[in-house]
Amino acid sequence: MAIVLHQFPISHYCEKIRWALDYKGLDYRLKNHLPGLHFKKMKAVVPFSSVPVLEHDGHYVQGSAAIISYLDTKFPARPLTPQASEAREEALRWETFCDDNIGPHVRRFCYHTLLDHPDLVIPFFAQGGPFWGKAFLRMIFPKLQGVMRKAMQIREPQVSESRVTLEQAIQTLSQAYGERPYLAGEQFSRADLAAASLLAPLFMPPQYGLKWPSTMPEPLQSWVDSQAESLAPFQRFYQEHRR
Ligand SMILES: N[C@@H](CCC(=O)N[C@@H](CS)C(=O)NCC(=O)O)C(=O)O
Repeated sequence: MAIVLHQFPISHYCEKIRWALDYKGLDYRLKNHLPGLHFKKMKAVVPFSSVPVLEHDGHYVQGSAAIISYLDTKFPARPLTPQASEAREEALRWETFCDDNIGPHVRRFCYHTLLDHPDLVIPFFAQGGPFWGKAFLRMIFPKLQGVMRKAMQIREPQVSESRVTLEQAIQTLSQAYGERPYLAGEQFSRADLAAASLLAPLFMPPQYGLKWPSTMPEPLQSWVDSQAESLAPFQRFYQEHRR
């Protein structure tokens, strides 16, 4: 019955699943991977190298949306997927919206600043990993950051386009929350969880489990400050629904 979450502690898609598992009150173990060394290990068990990957009784599920669906099927108590078909469709639509319009853009926009600060980002990558993780990452960092910049297209004009996409997505969500307390149906669902967890690196909630700095380096922090009012509802979700 063992549940293992293969993850990066810094990853907001992994936070989506940490939150889902905690919300359901499930027992699980975290297996933290070092970026770069995860490729081979993940490709040995699932089609792609990305995390989160859930391991349950020798069965592997890859991708945050697929994992939440799997958890709701196997552990139906405290469902995150609404049962009524209309609300379910709506929740899945919002989750996809957040996975596509927030996830990759928060990541690109944040790493654009963070990769210039190896002293800050290396401890994020090494947290909860092997004792030699920090020294190893320091050694490979010049190569790792080049690979990350290339894979995530961390360059102009893509970084500015991501900022605009994010601002629009935050506005779309703010408008939706101005009209109702939850994105789909009458209660907290995977849609609200996706929105809050994928935006969380911007407001750094303690429940995320990462050792955050008191502020992000510039120019990232100034942009985050400019979004503070719109990010408040997501911080509230953390206070109310993330134990
Ligand atoms: N759509 C995927 C995205 C997962 C994803 O992008 N994971 C990143 C970390 S945030 C990753 O593992 N990157 C390394 C890789 O792809 O090898 C999901 O929802 O799980």
